[in-house]
Amino acid sequence: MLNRFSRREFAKLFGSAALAPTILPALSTERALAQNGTIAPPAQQLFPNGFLWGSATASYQVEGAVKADGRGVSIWDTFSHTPGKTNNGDTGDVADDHYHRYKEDIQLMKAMGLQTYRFSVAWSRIFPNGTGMPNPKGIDFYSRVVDELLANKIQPYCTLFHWDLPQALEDKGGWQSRETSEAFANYAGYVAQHLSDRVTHFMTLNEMRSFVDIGYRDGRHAPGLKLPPAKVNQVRHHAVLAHGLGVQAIRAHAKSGIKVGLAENAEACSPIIETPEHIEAARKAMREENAGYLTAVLEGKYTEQYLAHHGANAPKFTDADMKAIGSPIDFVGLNNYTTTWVRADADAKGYAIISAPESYPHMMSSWLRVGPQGLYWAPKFIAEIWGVKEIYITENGASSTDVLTTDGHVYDSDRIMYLRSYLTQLHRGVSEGVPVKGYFCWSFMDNFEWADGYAYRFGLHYVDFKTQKRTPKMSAHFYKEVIARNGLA
Ligand code: GBH
Repeated sequence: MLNRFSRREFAKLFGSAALAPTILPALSTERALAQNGTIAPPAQQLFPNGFLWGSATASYQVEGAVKADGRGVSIWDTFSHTPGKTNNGDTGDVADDHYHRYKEDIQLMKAMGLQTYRFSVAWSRIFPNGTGMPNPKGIDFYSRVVDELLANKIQPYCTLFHWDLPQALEDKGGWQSRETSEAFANYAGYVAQHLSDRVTHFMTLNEMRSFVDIGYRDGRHAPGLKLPPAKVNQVRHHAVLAHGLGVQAIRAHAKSGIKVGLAENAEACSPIIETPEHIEAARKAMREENAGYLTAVLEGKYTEQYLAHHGANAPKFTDADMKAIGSPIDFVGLNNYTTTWVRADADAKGYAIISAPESYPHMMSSWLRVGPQGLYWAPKFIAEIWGVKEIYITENGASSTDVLTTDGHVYDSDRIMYLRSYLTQLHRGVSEGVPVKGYFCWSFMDNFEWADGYAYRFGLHYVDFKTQKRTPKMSAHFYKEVIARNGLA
């Protein structure tokens, strides 16, 4: 806070101006304001040149048009149409109607200065039955989106799977069957073949941890199953296997020079106190708590602790599976919303996870506990433990009880506070050399928030779902400033 005080105010508060920093950022800010009418950030808050600023969405959450142009049914169509599964019975039938309004949306992206946009492809638009004959109108839609983005100087980042599995595959066992992993690779290769002349970055799966644990173990997301541990572990194995086979298929079918990664919501472990013992504990936790997903992908093996912990319920796998799972990737995408606080512990693991007290602050979604330090520690640990050299924050954002005023504003001060504090931690890492190359805010606009329906808004743009009118929230103005100055605003 010191940089907010003038020397005189400093002296008043602290009894002397002697300790006040000689060049006060607050004064230089005022000078900059006077000079060019805009507030420049203190130099230390700038990101490196070329840092990419983006925003993200996912097919089922924004597209709507679920019957258009030969799209097949996905498990989210089925699930959301099953009574009692989503808040208010909401479905993605119309969502943001982005399928028809993508040009208008891309103009809004351009208006806020977005440099990159992460979207996902709906598998059932490409292969309505999951496998078999591709539907040319499906790939055509994404091809037009990519062209429109490029025409507006926005780099497309493409996710192959953001949870909308073709229902036809679920009917044959879905992720319980390894055939789904193979079908995914086939589909990923096809999309890469058609888009890689214009898309440079592909992500295989979005958040394996979420769709496996919540969809197949807890039953709160599609397909709504509550499988026993051994089966959940096998589903998890098929997810990482799909990622690995997908990486291979993308490389085999894409133009050379493209980059492949994934977008995982790894547990972002942070030390509760930044002392060597707690930092060491958090580093161990980072590896073990992600053993079923990111660790398996980056090491091509399950940790001993993971296999021992699951015992007879551990997944069944072959060496060839593990080799595929560990296929080299070019970057790691991290979706980050919360942090997992870790402390050192005397037990065999050497660490303990601290469960949140009831008073812990959260955003509108009760799971969304505020923990900006995860954006510092998670990428740092990933770079240190596995030598990863290219990391993106593929999602970060917050739900808020946004209210549109009668004169058309949304003053989402809580979202701005959230974003600013997370970006401050990200900046801390980047300025120490943690190789985060870009950041995608979730989400570009309010959308279908899965089981929570439309009531939980994550957008930088407010969407009136009756009229489809988009309104930039105050946070969109904030983010636009961040992008324009390549630093915190
Ligand atoms: C991401 O998930 C998703 O990638 C994105 O699609 C989503 O819109 C966004 O975040 C915001 O949620 O109902 O108690 O079981 C973030 C991780 C996993 C957090 C699912 C919420 C459900 C909590 N999410 N989880 S609960």
